[in-house]
Amino acid sequence: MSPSEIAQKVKTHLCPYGFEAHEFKIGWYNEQVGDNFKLPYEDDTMAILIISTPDMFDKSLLPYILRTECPSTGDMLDHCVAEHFNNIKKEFCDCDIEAMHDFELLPSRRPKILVQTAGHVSGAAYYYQRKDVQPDPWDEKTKIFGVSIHPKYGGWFALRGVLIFKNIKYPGLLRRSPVDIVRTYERKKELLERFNFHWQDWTFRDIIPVEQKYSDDQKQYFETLPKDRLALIQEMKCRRKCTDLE
Ligand code: B12
Repeated sequence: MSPSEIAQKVKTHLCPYGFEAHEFKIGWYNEQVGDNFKLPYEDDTMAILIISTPDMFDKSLLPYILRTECPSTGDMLDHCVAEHFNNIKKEFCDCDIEAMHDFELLPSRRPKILVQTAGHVSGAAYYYQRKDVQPDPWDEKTKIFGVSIHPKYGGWFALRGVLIFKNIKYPGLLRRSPVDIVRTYERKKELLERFNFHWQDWTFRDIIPVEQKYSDDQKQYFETLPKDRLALIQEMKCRRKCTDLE
């Protein structure tokens, strides 16, 4: 199978579950990040960034929680995404795949993969950083974290991880630039301020008009403490059944 066929097959597998897959070359990632974050693979090695769209909650997470014995440790969403990554590994058992999740840390406590940078170099979502807002309007002591914005979903998505196909080289892959959809200085400044100083109110996610966003159920799920989430899901299931019967 050619690299493009592999990438297409990964997309076909994951799309029905509310995920998107965006291929990139390790070299594109390594040329952006500092030495501490570089990945030890050749430049032409194929990697695929996986993001979850607003559909993932209904198409993947809810069914997963309802059919699995609840894992006693860890987050159910992380387990659900890990199951999808493992399925891909099984499907492509001839390929040597390393899966890196957004939440994984190196022994040095640094993240294994910077998913926002991967999102930018794969063309999936523009990564807005402090250096994109010039002249810099903030006090130099203030830490300003960057945020990625998807052209269709704004901030209503998450970057879940990267699959590295260690033995697949894809020299011919064409680079797609991410869409710079938050165009003006004022909007970029506004975006970084919402993300850094008001992220709990969710408004950074609406910095552009979006095609789809998280449902009220999904928002409620993420706002609920992990220990109370199972009860919430049971209640949602019950409520949905009742609505179906009406
Ligand atoms: C640690 C972490 C935190 C920490 C610290 C935040 C931070 N950004 O450092 C804390 C706990 C505070 C945090 C909080 C939140 N987080 Co957080 N967090 C992370 C995590 C795990 C790692 C980020 C990190 O440490 N980066 C290290 C620094 C050094 O990276 P960097 O600043 O990008 O620097 C690199 C780039 O600049 C690059 N670079 C240099 N030049 C150039 C040029 C270009 C063009 C490019 C592309 C790159 C590039 O090189 C640098 C490294 O050398 C990521 C997931 C992940 N694995 O990436 C999620 C992540 C950033 N968090 C996320 C979110 C949503 C949040 C919260 C809103 C809470 C939540 N989960 O709902 C809050 C809000 C943040 C806030 N206002 O405080 C999302 C952001 C989604 C998005 N749309 O961008 C992520 C991506 C998780 C995800 N799965 O989607 N988070």
